[in-house]
Amino acid sequence: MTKFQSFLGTSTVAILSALAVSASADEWRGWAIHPEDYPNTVAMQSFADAVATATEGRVEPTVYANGILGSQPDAIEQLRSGALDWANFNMGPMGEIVPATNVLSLPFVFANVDHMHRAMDGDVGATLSAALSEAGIVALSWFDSGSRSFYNSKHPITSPADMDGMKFRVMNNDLYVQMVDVLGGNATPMAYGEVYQSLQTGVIDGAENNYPSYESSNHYEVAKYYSITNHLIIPECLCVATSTWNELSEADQEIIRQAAIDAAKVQRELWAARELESRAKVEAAGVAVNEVADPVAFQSAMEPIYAAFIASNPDLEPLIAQIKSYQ
Ligand code: GTR
Repeated sequence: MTKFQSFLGTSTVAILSALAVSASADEWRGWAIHPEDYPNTVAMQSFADAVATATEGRVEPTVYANGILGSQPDAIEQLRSGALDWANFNMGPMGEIVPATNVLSLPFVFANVDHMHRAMDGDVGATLSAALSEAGIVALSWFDSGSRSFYNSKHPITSPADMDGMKFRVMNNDLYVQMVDVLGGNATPMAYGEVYQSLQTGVIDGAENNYPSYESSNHYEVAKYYSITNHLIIPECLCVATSTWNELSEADQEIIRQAAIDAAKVQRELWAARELESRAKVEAAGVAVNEVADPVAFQSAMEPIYAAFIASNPDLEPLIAQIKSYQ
């Protein structure tokens, strides 16, 4: 400590140096639900590194992985209130906050993942970005989340009748409760972090997810039947809080937008590889994977959900038609 510093006192020096740091670098707190080695988290880290370099340290994004900053519904609120600066969100639980994003949670709305990519990289993505920005969320790019299928601890599901009376965890969105209901099961909305223990203790019989999440969360250890229904294909965003975004210069916004687009490319490549790895890993661990006997039976069961959704959201019918036009 210099004489000048001892004159000021240690705590004053600490405060002054903290101010100096915040004047030169803006730390962006980032929320990630997955572990560090998951494609989304790796892509977020590549975004963080690219942004720190390209802005010469004016913006320094950090990634808090494993959902340690809370569940996704909590994190959405934190982002909107400015407690978080950026995040990778699945669009499923977003429907409760930004109703237009519910079109992505309609079961079987996308025929396959390529269809989802085309729509999200086109006008559908642009329309949803506009809706998100009205809610204080800037969606910079779209990540892949594959397609979701049901898994459980009881028996293979080959037709909706096999779901009769079984209890499934779903993400936080009423559409998923309806989805399980029309298939004959019971749905329980629950935070992702609580699913493993609930499967293990028999509070629920099953859940639904893509292979990478089924594997990385270890749900496969306690729910050994994975039945390929592919009922949901829900994209995810790399999102920044509007309040954080508005503090940037236009030049930095441009740099950061490009870094997010690059990160989505990284994520989609890693995703494709991880899907195969995860499937191989769970099968090697003894999981029984099965195709369903009649995929059309699952799809046609959803008709009342579409009818009710359109009846209560007539303004969203054109957006559903626009999604279909990308098929
Ligand atoms: C994963 C997704 C997460 C989270 C999770 C869940 O596939 O990447 O953001 O939504 O599913 O089921 O809660």
